[in-house]
Amino acid sequence: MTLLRSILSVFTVNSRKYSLNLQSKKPPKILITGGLGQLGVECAKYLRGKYGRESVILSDIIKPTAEVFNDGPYIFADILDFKGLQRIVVDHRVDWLIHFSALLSAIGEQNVPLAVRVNIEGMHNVIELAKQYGLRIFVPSTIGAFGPDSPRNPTPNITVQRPRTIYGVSKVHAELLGEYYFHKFGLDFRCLRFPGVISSDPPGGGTTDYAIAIFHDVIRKGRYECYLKPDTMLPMMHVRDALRALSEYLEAPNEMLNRRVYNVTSMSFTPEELADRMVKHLPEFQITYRPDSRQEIADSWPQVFDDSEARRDWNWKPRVDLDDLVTLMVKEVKEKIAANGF
Ligand code: AKB
Repeated sequence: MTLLRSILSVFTVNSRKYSLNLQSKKPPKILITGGLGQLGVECAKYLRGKYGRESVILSDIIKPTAEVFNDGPYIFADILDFKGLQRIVVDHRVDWLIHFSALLSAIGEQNVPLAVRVNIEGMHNVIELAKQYGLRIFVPSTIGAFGPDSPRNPTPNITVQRPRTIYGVSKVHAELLGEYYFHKFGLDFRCLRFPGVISSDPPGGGTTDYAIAIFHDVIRKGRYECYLKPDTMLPMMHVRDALRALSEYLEAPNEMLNRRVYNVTSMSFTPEELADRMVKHLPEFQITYRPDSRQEIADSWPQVFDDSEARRDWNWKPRVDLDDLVTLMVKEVKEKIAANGF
């Protein structure tokens, strides 16, 4: 609990001096929406380790497993029910909102009306909520917020954004709405554009999820059929780096931030390169390629993500490279399969 122990911390970033008086700081009370999606459970674990078990409330409309329920506070929250959200913020004295609820790129294309409701109407609710109660609000964005007109290698923080998926459109909408609320109302809106985030949880309907599915299929069946071409390069990041980025960014003092929306990344690789690295750990497996509609989505996204502004402003630095990612995934997916059978 560094936040509680520190008294006065003075530090310098890019020759600017900042001081933080943390003496009287209590840990923030954090509400996570969409808690059973790709990042929620791991994020709650990470932040509970930092701020204490009771400080982080995980929420969703889905019934949790016993393991998730016993891990710490878990409640029902429907992001489309504004009054219900108000009640939660008041009853639990919430300070920070981490808004994960969203349909990802591939699944969003299969149900556009639902994606509009969850990704766009849901965003309207949480941003109003954050404004009304003075919350710090974090909303993830993505490489999917770019499109075929954007420069792909590298893709800078500020450039053309004309995505062709409803997921991407909803994320550009979230970025712009958040920036608008920041300038107009002083809302403490923070947003990171994540690359494909790789964790041992089963894939969740994204285009970058081949890089998760490949570990599950190869470990269970010894083979994987990839829905992207072997040379499709996309930016990626292990969940450890993603959660550290989120947490460091959420704690960065406002004076350090020149933007409300930052690109972050750890690496870029293709399916072929990933499979090559996996051979060291899993020598006998087959990979075949059968591109489907997700190829078109991947072809419109960044190949290499430029996160130099995050590195400059709040010291972002990835730690997990491709070899580490493969080692971690082989270990974690094996453990998950042994524990849960999936
Ligand atoms: C997806 O593929 O839809 C997500 C993302 C990159 O935002 N993983």
